[in-house]
Amino acid sequence: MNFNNTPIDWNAVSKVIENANSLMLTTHENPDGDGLGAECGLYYHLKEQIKDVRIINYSPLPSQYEFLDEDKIFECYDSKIHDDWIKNLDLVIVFDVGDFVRVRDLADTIKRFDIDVMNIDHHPHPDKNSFEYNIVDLSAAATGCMVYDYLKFVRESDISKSSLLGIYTATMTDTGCFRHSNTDNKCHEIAIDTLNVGIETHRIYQSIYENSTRSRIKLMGGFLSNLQYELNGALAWFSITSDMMKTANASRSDVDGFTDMVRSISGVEVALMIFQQDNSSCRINFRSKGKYIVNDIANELGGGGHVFAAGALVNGNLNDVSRKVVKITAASVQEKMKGN
Ligand SMILES: [Mn+2]
Repeated sequence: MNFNNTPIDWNAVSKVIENANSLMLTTHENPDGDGLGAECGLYYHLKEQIKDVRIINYSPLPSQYEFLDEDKIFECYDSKIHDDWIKNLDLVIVFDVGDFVRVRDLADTIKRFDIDVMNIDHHPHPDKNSFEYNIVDLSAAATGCMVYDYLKFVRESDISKSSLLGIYTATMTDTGCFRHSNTDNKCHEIAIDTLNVGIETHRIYQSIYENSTRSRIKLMGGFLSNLQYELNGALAWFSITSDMMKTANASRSDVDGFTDMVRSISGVEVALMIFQQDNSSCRINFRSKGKYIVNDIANELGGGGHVFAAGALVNGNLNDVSRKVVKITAASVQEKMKGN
């Protein structure tokens, strides 16, 4: 059974979820506000249903999202602690994952114990995928918006304040604070519902975006003074090296949002980040203002994502990867400029 369809049959989805008594919620490594917020949104609903439910992620909770964790609901996967519980689960729900390998070790554990997996996501997945239930809505601004749809469908009472805190966080972060082209009426409806239950939304904003570490600011100073422009400034790119990370004493989450920042430059249509992971691979991040799609370039490099926000992991050393990726990206954007 697979529900890889748009619009989604929430009735069929609800039957699967209602039938499960024990459920694990999870999201991709290095989780963002959408994955975490979606988990939180559904978690409190399932708790009300007296389900045996836990949120277990591969990565620890980033500090700027600690406001979601007042009840200590986020656990970091440890096979010694969790496998005994996981092996008897009825259902795993994975949010916002894009690619199942991005739950890392948890994917192996889930497969080993042969647990049914429901994928709830707004990233594209091939029709032939490894999920028992594939719930994908490419038009959803955030996975959290899909959780909102589900709770609206399934609940008799209003969505709880605890759930809305997560759903709002998911929506706010995946729309760049209601600025990106994916922002739609539903995002604002979620904002209204959130304000109506008395959540101070500006505090969510402050926790996430006005909490920069000094390492992040130091890193920013480094890469901003060394931006590279191609195609008369339509393409801007930069790299973050392991040395820069080390000098700034930065962690991975300090890099979040850098590509969006570069896209904000006047005349730049596509921004590209090359983030050195080690000596043999780099993470590539694309952001487009909306004139030129970029997930085709990410696909070509073995990655994927949304039309205007995509990424890939490319093997090779920094110099080789940079040369290759900039060349492919510039060629692709130039081709699209001709067609415009
Ligand atoms: Mn998302």
